[in-house]
Amino acid sequence: MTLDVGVLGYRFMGRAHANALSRLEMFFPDAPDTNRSVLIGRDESALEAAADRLGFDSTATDWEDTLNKIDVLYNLGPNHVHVEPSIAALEAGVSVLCEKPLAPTFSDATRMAAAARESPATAGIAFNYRFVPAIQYARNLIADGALGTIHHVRARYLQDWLVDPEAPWSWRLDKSLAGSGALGDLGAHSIDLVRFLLGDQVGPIERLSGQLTTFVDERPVPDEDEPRPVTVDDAYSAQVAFASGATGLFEASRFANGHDNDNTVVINGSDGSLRFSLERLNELELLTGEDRGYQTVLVTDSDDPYVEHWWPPGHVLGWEHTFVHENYEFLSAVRDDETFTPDFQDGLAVQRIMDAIQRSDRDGTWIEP
Ligand code: SOE
Repeated sequence: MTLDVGVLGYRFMGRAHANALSRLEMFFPDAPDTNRSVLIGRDESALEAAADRLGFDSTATDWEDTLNKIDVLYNLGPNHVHVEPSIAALEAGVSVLCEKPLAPTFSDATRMAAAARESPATAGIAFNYRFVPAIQYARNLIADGALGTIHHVRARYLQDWLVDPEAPWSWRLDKSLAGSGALGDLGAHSIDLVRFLLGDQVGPIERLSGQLTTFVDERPVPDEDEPRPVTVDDAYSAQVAFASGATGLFEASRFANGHDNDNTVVINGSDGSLRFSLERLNELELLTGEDRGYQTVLVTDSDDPYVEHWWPPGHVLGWEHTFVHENYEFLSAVRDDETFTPDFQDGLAVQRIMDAIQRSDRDGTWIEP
């Protein structure tokens, strides 16, 4: 069985997923056969060039026309484009892998999650950092009780591409297109990672207090005379209380000078601690048992998650491999008609927390999400 894949979006995420699709046959021989069938976008000439480079059979400028020709839709467009194409695809029985955050708003995300529940097709959300070998190793350690009772979690995702006030406007800075800024783009990853690593240990977030900040209110648009307003947050922070009694701090920014892509999680438990940072994604810093301080573990042994598919120990992996692992799991679930996580219900759970953080900031109060 060959799965015909349609991919909506051909820029950053389009390239990341097309690369992943092309690697599967070489490194994951038991992955389903796929056909990069159609690349979907609006700008015809840019689309043709991208389809050529990324190895697609055809192009389409209208996503609706593709649904009867594909088995799987990768929805990698800007956040506001996640909603209708994903719902229509699921209604047509086409499986969907949708980029994060699930939608610009909680109400759109609720509609998408309902469509996923009612469809026989598979609906996944692309929280790719779940597929870092060191993250899965950490999750297994925590599940085995290596850290004991969890007291603290700190999750931050820092970038700095907006610190220059002349950096250009983009759809990511518009509330109607993106829904939120650093919160949805980066915070969604942190919230999902904490759910993935600790969900069973700490339970749901019961209360939170959030704050959103915009430092620069308008930005220049290339080839336009007038600047456009920035209507999303440049940074957010939130303090949260989990059902178990554990406490958490979340933060993301696009103004964190010197931090290119610093996605960090720190967890402290009664019997140990761990630290992970994406900028050193092969490593986990661990303190367990009688250790005097943190030990750095290189998570590249052949029995570490996914590593046997790649290189011998110590021959490190990178960011792009997370997409290969994610594509492998998602497409295998589609072929075998099995469940895939993270799914649209996970996307909705993250969106619920993001929505509560926005409401808390607006109302100046603690919120029970
Ligand atoms: C841009 O801020 C971005 O590409 C995010 O959209 C991704 O989700 C993140 O993984 C890297 O940064």
